[in-house]
Amino acid sequence: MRAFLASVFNPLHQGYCLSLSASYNSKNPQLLLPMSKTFQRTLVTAALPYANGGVHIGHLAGVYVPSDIYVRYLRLKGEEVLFVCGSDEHGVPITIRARKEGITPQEVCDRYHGIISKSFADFGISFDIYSRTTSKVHAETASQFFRTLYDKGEFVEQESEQYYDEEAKTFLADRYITGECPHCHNDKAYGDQCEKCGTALSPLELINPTSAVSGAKPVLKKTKHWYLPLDKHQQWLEPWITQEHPEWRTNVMGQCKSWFDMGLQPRAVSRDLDWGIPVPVEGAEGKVLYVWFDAPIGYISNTRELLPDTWEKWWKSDDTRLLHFIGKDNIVFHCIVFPAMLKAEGSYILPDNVPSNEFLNLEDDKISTSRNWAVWLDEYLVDFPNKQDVLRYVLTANAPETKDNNFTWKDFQARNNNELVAVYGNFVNRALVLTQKYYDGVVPTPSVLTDYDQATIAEFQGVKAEVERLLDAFRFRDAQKEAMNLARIGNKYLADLEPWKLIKTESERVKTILFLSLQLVANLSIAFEPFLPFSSQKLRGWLGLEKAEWERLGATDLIASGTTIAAPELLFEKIEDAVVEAQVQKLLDTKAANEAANYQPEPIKTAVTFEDFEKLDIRVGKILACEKVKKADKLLCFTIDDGTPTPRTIVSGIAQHYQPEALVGKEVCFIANFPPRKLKGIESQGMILSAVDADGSLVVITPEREVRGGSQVG
Ligand code: B3M
Ligand code: ZN
Repeated sequence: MRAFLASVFNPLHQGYCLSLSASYNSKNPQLLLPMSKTFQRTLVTAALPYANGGVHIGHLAGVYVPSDIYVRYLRLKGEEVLFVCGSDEHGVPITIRARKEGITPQEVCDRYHGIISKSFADFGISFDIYSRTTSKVHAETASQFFRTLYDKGEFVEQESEQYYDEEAKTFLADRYITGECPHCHNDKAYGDQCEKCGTALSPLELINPTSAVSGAKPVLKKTKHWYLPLDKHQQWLEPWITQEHPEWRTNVMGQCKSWFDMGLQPRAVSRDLDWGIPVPVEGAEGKVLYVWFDAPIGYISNTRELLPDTWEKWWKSDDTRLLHFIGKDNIVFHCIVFPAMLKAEGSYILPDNVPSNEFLNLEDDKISTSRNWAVWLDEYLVDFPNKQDVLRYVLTANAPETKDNNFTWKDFQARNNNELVAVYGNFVNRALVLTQKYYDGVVPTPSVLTDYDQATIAEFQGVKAEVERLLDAFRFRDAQKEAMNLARIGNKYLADLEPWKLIKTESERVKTILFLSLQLVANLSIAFEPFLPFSSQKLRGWLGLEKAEWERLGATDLIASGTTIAAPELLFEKIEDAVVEAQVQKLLDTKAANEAANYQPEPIKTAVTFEDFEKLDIRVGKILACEKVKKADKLLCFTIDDGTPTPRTIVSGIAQHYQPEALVGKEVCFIANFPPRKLKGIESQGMILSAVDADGSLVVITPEREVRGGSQVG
């Protein structure tokens, strides 16, 4: 209850919350504005991925790279920080996959938990704990949490009618019911959604519902569930978010406001399912906690598993700052449902911010696990070994922070070649190569600094504050850009001063130039540490720097004169066209395979008689000329030799499928006895026959060998 009172009833609290993001600085309390809240530690959670698939670039860009950058940054600053995550192992999708593969849900989880944990470790996502919601601690924590709310009377119990499979003796989750969509009449719609027309459905709307478990016709049966009365919580949730947290991202605020405008409704927190955490109440046999009730509690259980004695300080002290990093489809659960649960429980803090990203698309198409439209991290590492940082860089440079963004392999290549290689790598390489060449790899001793040197130093010393300002505001793409500026400053410094020309005439000056350049290289290894941890570590290894000291970012004495540095290697490598073209081809193959798998021929039309057919006069004709019809995107105008002295004109809607020149000389089939009709002012005397391919493209029908113009088809 403490958090509830503090945030809602204490007017002072509202005052300091407003100034919170601008003034947050736990190390320098003197910088805090009046009434500002001082946090001692930060607890960062990253959304728990479902253990029914691997990790792809959308996950990484949306949640795990930004959260990891942030946590690495706080750790570098010496803050007290904890980074928790784990696999989300309950819920219907996991049971569906298990059933499909003929294995148990636990086996599904074990497999994907392994794959997911490995991907995160491979990409340097530096969780303090990555656990799972099938752990014992989690079952206890979630169960206790439910029980507390139940005992406090925080739930509403309600009966409703739900589909039940009498053969399989089980209630059916929405996804387990298929039937005809009332909107588009797709007969494979699910009880929660029709994937053909995209409409959200409730199982009761399906025409001819069928159980996906047994194939039986399900019956409606009464069942009891526990509901969290979000309608009652709206009265504190709404001002808490809209007034106390105006600094939350616009996309997050927008979604919350639209939920509030619609009016929050009670939400069931239990399900009739045999996979999950049993509802810890008598008479609740066969019921489990709804996955979205237990999953966020996973953040708590994982903290508890890691720190059995001190976990409470992370969850129950007002001086802990709680941050949830998530994707936009999880906003309502983290901004509304979970806070309502925490408040109802009474002893927990509420999130201070929920920096949610929008979605990342892949080559202009929505990333989809079921359509395999994704770049999977394990596959990426096979094709691009040791290039984790390249992907981290590109995903941050293109992060969907304010709007959906698009990942393309061309952009991946361009950012690698034009930024990592040409800017960052190039500067590092020039500094190291010249040091090797002129001084056998020993850091030279500088002499007098010129005004130009001083100005360059001043410029790169400004980078630290700017990176910090941007990271504090969760603006990761801009922060990374700012770090990259250090390398740009370095390149300009070398290009302007041209030490390779001065070495003959002003060798003392060159020592200063390379000394400062090497200091800049060392600075880069610190500035990029949160973003590109692998390259930073490599770079520090070459320079003989033990660790990244954030507070020394901007310093000009990071490596001492006389230090021997390693022989130069390339920090980043160019990616050739053929390599990204192969990736694009892989995606095109996926698309083709999907289309082939989903192809369903149109249903056969109502029967006709031979006499009906005979009425149609179908002929073969040779295309003599073909051109685009002006002011019509779709139309081509054909001149066709139909065996008569005057060629026939036909206008056909296939302009989007053919270049007109490509058709000239071909023979096509056409209906010759349609009444003429005017299209864009041209009289069309018939209709050219074409087939519709699986992807919707039109292909004209031509005879197998050339025949006389005007030959009849029948
Ligand atoms: N597993 C949904 C998702 O992966 C869900 C997140 C849970 S966070 C508590 O998008
Ligand atoms: Zn539909």
